[in-house]
Amino acid sequence: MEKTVSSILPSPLTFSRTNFPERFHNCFLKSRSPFSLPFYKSKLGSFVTHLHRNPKLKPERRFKFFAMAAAVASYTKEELPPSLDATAEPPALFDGTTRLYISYVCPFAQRTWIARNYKGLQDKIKLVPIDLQNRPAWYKEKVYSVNKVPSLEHNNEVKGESLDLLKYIDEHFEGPSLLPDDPEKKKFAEELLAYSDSFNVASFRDLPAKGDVSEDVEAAFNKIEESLSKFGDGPFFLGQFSAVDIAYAPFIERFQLFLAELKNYDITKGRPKLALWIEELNKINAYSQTKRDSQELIDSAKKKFGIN
Ligand SMILES: N[C@@H](CCC(=O)N[C@@H](CS)C(=O)NCC(=O)O)C(=O)O
Repeated sequence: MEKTVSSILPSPLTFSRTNFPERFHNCFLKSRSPFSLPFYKSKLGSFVTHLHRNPKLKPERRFKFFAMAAAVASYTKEELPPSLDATAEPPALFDGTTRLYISYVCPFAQRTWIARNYKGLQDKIKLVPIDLQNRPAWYKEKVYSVNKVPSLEHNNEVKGESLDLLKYIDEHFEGPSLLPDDPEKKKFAEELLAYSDSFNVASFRDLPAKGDVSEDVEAAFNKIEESLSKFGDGPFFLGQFSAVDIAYAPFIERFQLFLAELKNYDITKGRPKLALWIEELNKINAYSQTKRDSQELIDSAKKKFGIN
């Protein structure tokens, strides 16, 4: 990564829910800015100098510069570390570094990786990719006895479970909030997060079976279409992008590919809200940077389900 949010910002100016107004977040991070990325990139150095030279800059102006810097950082492609296999030495565990253990192909891990990116935590949470097929023994022995990814090493503790980690990362780190304050949206978020496991089971269960998609799969995607129609203030589940989109994105991405390949089924046909959701999701860098090659995902699913 060339630059990260924290490395280009002078402390104590930090990126928190309270000091980063939504409007700047929406304007810049969601790429609705009137200027192009090259413009911001070309201005990056002068943004930082300007902030340093003008300690008395009005808060609104500081936010504006900060939002621009965050936009640049979120557009900058991170250089991904190689996966650690059975021959790799463990990292220096519990040395104060926050580590997110993932596998590049795991959809559960992808959820937490998107959240980390979206909150601009690339230099606060270090990615540690694990090769699950040839896993290092120290991962189970010293890091996470459950032996699954994702897990997060933070404050001398290791926690797991992707949906819990989405909330943990949101609550314990700076960056734009992943859940809205609106009680109705919050309630709907909980319902959708709770439903995500059943949705995944319904869609995965059907894959190895011969023939067309089952009624259960049709119903599961119809429920998604209906859920996407609930709030009109944006194309996402809660209107604006949130933890709910993060929870579903890695799975819907895979089901779209697998169902097209294995069942010749287009999940977006007759589902305009879902089609728009996928289109808008792909514009979010925090997500698109976590996507793997489609063929790699299809091949690994075929292998997993024993499909030729
Ligand atoms: N419920 C867990 C599921 C995590 C999970 O199943 N991860 C898979 C990879 S996609 C894993 O680590 N599998 C290793 C194993 O089962 O041995 C979560 O949401 O984090």
